[in-house]
Amino acid sequence: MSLKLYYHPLSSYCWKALIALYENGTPFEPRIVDLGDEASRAAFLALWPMGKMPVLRDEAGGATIPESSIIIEYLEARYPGPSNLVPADPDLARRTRLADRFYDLYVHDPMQRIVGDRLRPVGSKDPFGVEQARARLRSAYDMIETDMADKTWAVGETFSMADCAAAPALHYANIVEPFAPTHAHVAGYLERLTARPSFARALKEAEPYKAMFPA
Ligand SMILES: N[C@@H](CCC(=O)N[C@@H](CS)C(=O)NCC(=O)O)C(=O)O
Repeated sequence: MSLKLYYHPLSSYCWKALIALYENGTPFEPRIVDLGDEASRAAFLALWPMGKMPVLRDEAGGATIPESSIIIEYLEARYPGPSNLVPADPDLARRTRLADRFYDLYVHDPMQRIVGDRLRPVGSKDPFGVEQARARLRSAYDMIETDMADKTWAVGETFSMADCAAAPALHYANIVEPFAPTHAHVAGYLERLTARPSFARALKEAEPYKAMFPA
């Protein structure tokens, strides 16, 4: 098989790439990376020294592609399927990329900061950074609440790369900084994302690993 996805089933950014692959039924070989295992970690760092998952390897194209958004753009260009995740229309494509950046930078990354702090040893915690991350999430929720008042998906009525980004980000964000009762549209959007078969499949595949999530 030409495409190999280096990932972990519990990893939120890996879900983003998985959603795109599942949306289009793109065949790929899943390769689980265990960063706690010396050999697995070394092999992964040889592939992508930054050590961040997911990474897509395309043997036919001779390409190694890190970064979830770049993976989705690559799949769209080289392995297109029925779901057009990056619209051809330039204005819609720009809005899709902006929403993708928004969910990565202002929801996913602060959520990761909060989760990451739980993994820090006592004495090396960053309560100020965590409070900043919580405030950033609450501001993002307020924006999404307005943005999603009259739409099914992040850029309208068609599921896109922005929804691939939003699903894992909102799923874990709601666990670490629950939506307020005033965030009904945000909650409704997450419900639609969770019911989407591509994301439901990624969530189901993550279930056996759930105990690894730092409570
Ligand atoms: N900007 C990257 C972020 C990827 C990322 O943060 N991946 C996490 C898992 S969700 C990771 O590999 N963490 C391992 C580590 O930091 O050691 C992307 O979009 O792919």
